[in-house]
Amino acid sequence: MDVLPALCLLGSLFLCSHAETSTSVIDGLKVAALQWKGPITCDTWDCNCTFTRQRSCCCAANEMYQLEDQTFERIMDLWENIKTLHHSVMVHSDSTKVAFKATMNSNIASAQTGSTVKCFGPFNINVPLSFSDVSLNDGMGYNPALGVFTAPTAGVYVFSFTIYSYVGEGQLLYHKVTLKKNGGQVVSVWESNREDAEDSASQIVALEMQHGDQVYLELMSGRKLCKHLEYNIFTGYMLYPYVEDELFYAD
Ligand SMILES: [Ca+2]
Repeated sequence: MDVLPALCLLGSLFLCSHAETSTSVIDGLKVAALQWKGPITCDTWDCNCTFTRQRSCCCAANEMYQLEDQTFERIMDLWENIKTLHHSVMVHSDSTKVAFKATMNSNIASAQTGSTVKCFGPFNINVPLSFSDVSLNDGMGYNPALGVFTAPTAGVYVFSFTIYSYVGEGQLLYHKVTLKKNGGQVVSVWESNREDAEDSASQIVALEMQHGDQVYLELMSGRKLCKHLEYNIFTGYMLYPYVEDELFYAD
């Protein structure tokens, strides 16, 4: 370090302090500075301030102003990043609120020949089941008119359903209901052995879903569900979404 800046620095440090300072030391520094014959190389230090306004800390004003500007810019940058992160978290939270619960309505059952109970079916083709009574539909992914759930966001979903049927005295169960994803069979419940008149069964499955994938329940052709159709329930919810990196690292 050059002599003069060193003297300036020492002098300023002493002068910026409110502590008792030896007058002789200050005077010595001033004398040494005034007697300096070499070139003044203050760099960024305000040498004029050092000599003319020694009773303040203005000697470091330029550096302080620069530091203040840099700190302000950095804080503003951090604030913008926090706002972007807050927006991303809100979008992410909303996209995970997907759940539905729907039940069948007994009014779709019709009278059966030779039976006292009403049934849905049988039909000569596979028929989607209508779960028209909706008590929960967060995210509006479930369409009660079609009985179809459409994934609003890619992720892993859990679906479950309970199938109930009572065919009446002297009759035997004969049904099969399949959960289908985009037309493909996933899991089923069925009564094919014609062993009893009343029963219920449930299935639960976790499925990877892409945006727009569809899930619904289908009654197999030639089979039927009878009485208390409101016992038949179809539910689903998002377990977790597939989060795209750009959601959190935008900008
Ligand atoms: Ca059974």
